Amino acid sequence: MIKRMIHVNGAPRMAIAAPETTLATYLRESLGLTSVKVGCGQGHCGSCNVIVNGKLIRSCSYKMSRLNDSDSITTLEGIGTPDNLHPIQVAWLAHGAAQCGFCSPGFIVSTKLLLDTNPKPSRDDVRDWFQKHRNACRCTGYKPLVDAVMDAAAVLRGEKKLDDLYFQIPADGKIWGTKYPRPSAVAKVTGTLDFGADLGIKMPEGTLRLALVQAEVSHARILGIDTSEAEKMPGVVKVVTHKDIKGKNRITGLITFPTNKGDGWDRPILCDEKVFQFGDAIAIVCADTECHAKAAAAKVKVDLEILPAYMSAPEAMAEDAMEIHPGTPNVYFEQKIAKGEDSAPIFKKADVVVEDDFYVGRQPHMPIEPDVGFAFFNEEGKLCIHSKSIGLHLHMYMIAPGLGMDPENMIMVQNPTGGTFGYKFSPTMEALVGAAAIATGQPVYLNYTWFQQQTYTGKRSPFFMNVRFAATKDGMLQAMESDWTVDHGPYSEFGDLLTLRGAQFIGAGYNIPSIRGIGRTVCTNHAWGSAFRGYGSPQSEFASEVLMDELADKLGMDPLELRYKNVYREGSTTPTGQTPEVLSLPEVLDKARPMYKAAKEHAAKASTAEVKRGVGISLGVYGCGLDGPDTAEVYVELNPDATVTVYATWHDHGQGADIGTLATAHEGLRPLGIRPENIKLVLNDTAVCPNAGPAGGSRSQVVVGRAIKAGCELLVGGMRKKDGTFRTYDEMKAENIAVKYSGKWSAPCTDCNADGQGNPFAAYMYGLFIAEVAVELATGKTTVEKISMVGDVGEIANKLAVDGQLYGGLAQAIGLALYEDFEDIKKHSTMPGAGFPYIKQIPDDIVLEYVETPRPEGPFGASGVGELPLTCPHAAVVNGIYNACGVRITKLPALPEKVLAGLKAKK
Ligand code: MCN
Ligand code: FES
Ligand code: FES
Repeated sequence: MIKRMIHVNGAPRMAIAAPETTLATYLRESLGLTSVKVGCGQGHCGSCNVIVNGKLIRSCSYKMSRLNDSDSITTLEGIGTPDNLHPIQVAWLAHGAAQCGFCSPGFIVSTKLLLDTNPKPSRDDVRDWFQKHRNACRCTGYKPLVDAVMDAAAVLRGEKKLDDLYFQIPADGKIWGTKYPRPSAVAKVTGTLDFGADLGIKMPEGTLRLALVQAEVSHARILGIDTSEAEKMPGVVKVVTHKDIKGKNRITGLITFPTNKGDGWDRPILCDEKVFQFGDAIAIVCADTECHAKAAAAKVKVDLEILPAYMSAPEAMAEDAMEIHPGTPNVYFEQKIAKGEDSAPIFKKADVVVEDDFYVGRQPHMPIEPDVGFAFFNEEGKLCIHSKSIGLHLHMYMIAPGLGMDPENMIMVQNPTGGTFGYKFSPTMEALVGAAAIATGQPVYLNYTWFQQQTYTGKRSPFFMNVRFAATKDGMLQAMESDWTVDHGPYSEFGDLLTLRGAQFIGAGYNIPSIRGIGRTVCTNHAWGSAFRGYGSPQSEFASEVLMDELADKLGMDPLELRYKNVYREGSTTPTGQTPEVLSLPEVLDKARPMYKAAKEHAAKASTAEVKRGVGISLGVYGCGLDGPDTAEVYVELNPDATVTVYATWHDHGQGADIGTLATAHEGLRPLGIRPENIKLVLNDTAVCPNAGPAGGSRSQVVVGRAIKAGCELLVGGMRKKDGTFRTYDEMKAENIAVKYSGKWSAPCTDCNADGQGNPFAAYMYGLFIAEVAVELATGKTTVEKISMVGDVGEIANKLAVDGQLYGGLAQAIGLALYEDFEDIKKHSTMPGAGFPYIKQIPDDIVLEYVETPRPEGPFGASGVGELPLTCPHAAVVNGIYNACGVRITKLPALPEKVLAGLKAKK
């Protein structure tokens, strides 16, 4: 043990700790300073930043032995508190700089030191500083963070008033469409919001810490599992294997389509007969400390017969490939598309045909917060599971049969969540902590390392695509043929639905009268496919948006004008034959045209012999909702003190479920003249909230929003007196009028049929992306220097939330275009290894423009926004590369070596 007399946030402390303990662990666990967040735990993300003697330190990799007597440490708790916010924190609120908020403490601590040392930084100074200190954010696209730093610096220099940064409610009392900060923002910027790992520290004594025994191979038969040595290790209470699982030991994918050749019961909670992918959980060690649990996990012996691993769809489709799930073919689902008349004769006669092969790979989600959760039995004997789930009711039904639990006896709760970007549409550790709690009867807690997060949660499913367009010589699309193969990893959940997205979104945005195509879902041994922001559209639209560029090239037409000719207009239908709910794309393109022209002029002027500059565009479309009659229910209740409570499962990835619920409910309750702070939110707890569905498919603002609107209207209706004034709570009670209402809504939609035809979504979101890129000819390195978009997400509920969604999504699309991958399990298992974009890889120059077309079905005209910025800006980036240097990249990511090879091939 070491003993040091130190100062923490100005207070003297006697620190006694094991020398190997990290400073982060000491601050969090011994002092309870949980503003210090541990994300990567490897020095790559800066979420654990603290200031030690005037230096910024990543405390996750700083050992206590390095501390000296008299050292002075500052954490976020020492910078500002909810009652006394520091100007940096106020600026973070004003710019919506805390989305999930997991990175916020680390960024704010970092900013404090920057401004202490450089009170008047330029934007580049700020960016250099965050780059140097590896402050990583996955949600915000960084620009709002730099905006916040600039404002905070101006306040600290006395050039700006702090009060001007605080949001003022307009005179009409309306917060819909404003920059009202999200309700969780103060807790996020002060580090007082307890995320899963913070709650874990605060769990009661006797809570068991869990460690997983995981597969280190990708495909194997299990011959035996020997836990005897592990059971004798210090502190071990139980080693849980498949034998301890009371139910079917399978997570059901709730198979979506009857034509699926599997039955959806293919994902083990704990592997019994086979290992299907690297990282698969084989056993759970439950012990008194994490250290003991991990040491014992290393002693579990698993006897394996290694089988051939099929790490991509073509490998798993080979004739001699064995069935990964015996009894189910590796190609287990097919989805056709057949719209309009047969395409073959049209292709034969067409003036122009373009065709190409495309690949969009296994993009990793890379939230800064790794997966975390816990479980316990409550006083009623119900199994309570708290996790990062963004589909609580869905997950309950997916895991209950496997655990042998009646869903009636389960409660699922979402912890404040540090980003998911869709991976939490799948259950991850819910069934594991559930199984451990059932097997031990004790509370249990499990925190993945970032390595586990990366290797054992779902990833974007790669699509291998071939697409053909037939067009007239003046550029009118006549027909499309498509073929797409989805590598969905070993577990089928939502794979069929994802494959349907190929039918719905290849060619989306354009009126294509005739379409024929087929897609298939393939089982492989790589990471299981889970939802990822955009869900099928980033793959599908990459193919059609790059091919549109190829068509423009072949016709000698401007890519924007070619698109302008073909976008949805009166009489147009989507690839599924649906009539678009609004026809705003021509207006979106009209708004984008001058931006595009200016960008091209700039590129022409700024190109040099060494660095070629170019501009690429792409069109993005995505539906808001789960297919078909998507449904949500919420409760809206009047309280005795005249406040109103909204109960909903609007799950929060970090996008702003709280502000979405508040802004929508406030607008719905405006006849009452209620102030926003008098609307209480009870979100994401199945014990008290009805099922409003998962936060996937950018559906919440539309579908949950409509249910909130319905509930508010019912309450307002119940309160309204004949004279137009409103009853009080007591008057409602006295007249026996209900004070709690269920608001429900179902989308007036139909599922797609076997030909991929139907009306799957009540509202869509539309956008046009413009990427300005620079390509270094000597190295092939591409930089996105500016990215702009014109979006139509309907009426905007909250400007900070919507801007934030777009900035952050654009950054992820740049990552998808140029850097990110999870193909090489070893190399891609760290943030830098997987191509996580840091601030200097994302341009500071990001321009957002809007066309706000009210949506007939959206609440108060709103559509969704979350996934729009990741539909296909990556196509704009590679179209920009082509425009700059003539190299056509069709397989992502566009790594320098690929561009360089293209340059060499051209020569
Ligand atoms: N919004 C608005 N006005 C509109 C539309 C939306 O103000 N016209 C706001 C909403 O109130 C909400 C946000 O924008 O705060 C996103 O709304 P919506 O598009 O309905 O999407 P969901 O709330 O259903 O969120 C899910 C969506 C998805 S599917 C993924 S994946 C995703 C995402 O949003 N993951 C995210 N955004 C993310 N943002 C962060 N920071 N972290 C993630 O993991
Ligand atoms: Fe410490 Fe990532 S740098 S948690
Ligand atoms: Fe930065 Fe979520 S707000 S990681």
